[in-house]
Amino acid sequence: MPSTPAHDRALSALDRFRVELPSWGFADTGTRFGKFFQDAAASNLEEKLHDAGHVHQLTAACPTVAVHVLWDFDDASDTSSAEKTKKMAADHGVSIGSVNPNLFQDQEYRHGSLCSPDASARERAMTHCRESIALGAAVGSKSLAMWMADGTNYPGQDSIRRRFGALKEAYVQLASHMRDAWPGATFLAEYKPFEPAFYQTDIPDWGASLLLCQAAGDNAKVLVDTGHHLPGCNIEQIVALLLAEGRLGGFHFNDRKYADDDLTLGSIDPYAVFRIFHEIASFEHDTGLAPGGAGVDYMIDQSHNLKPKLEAMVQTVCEAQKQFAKAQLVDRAKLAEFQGAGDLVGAETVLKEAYEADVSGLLAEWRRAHGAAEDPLATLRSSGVIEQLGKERAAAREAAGGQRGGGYA
Ligand code: PSV
Ligand code: MN
Ligand code: MN
Repeated sequence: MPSTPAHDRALSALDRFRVELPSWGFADTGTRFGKFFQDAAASNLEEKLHDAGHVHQLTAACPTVAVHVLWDFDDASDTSSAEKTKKMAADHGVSIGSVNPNLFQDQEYRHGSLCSPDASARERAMTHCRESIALGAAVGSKSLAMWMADGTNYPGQDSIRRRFGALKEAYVQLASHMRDAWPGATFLAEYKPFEPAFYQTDIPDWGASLLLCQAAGDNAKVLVDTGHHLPGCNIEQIVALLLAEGRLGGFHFNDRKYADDDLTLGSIDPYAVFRIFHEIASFEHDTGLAPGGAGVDYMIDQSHNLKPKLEAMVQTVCEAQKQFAKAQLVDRAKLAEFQGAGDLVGAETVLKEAYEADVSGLLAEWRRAHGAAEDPLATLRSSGVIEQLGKERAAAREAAGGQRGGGYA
């Protein structure tokens, strides 16, 4: 691709585009029907950080790793190992990203956590969140990503208004506590329309998340998990409105066909990913911000049951960069002209031209300049790294008596 202003803009925008990797994306996982194990799957935080470090080495775009408190730390109340964790991450060339409290595994959460009718379950959840906040501050993270499995399965099971009231009170307290205990960090409020609760979830959609954030304060922002929408939902419109309200905190990237499938980003609808990035780039352009100025966190939330985990992550990062770069190529002056003139076909063509542009040369150029592999996925696949890790980790498991762990519980 020749060097044009659009090309150069896309290159420099990529400098600020970072994709956070999920620690849980490197571990064995499955469905409620079972797990298929992989020899190369990571079994502990050190191995997850190692694998994330390898993805960062290949892509130069993933310097942080999200952690899930109970899956990655033996004792949430113990911050004494924070320095060790930070060093472990640094040794693998990464640092700790968003901290995800776990409010769904404990038996006491049978009827919910922060929304439970049981005061002792609510208190337990608050304590866990406060501990997660202390942990996040201690490991040098910049955000707390709140997702709860709270909800009900049967009409009449509980009062929807009481539950939301309890939740609002909890979020107000936690976000306020964070402003003191973890200054500068963001309280991210995720939503999900169903699963594991199937009648109602306590934060079903972005509207409910936004209400909670508006009550909780300026450090609270909405987290959009791309898989957490009902079929046909216009996600880019949600993104546009949250940006306009100053409440878009970040994304959990994945794709969906039917439900919360955690499929590879863009594997079903890559144009939707482009349209999301277009809304962000358009907001930044119209408000005079540099690319990345909207301060949106991009995180992957995918747990692959069948794909090799490292390959799935590299594939996702490359797909995210591809759609992001294309969105930077949109000719915004031309688009505004067509929009002003009511020229629908002209306006849509501007988007399509950017979406259909071949950005492989541009991405290779960026990767060469940043010490990444020119084709990260091909390099990974031909490197033998996954096979080697598989051999080493299988042998280590064998020696330890065949124990597996470190993934979804
Ligand atoms: C729930 O489906 C969710 O999207 C939340 O973000 C959890 O933290 C994550 O998945 C676990 O994979
Ligand atoms: Mn998520
Ligand atoms: Mn999910």
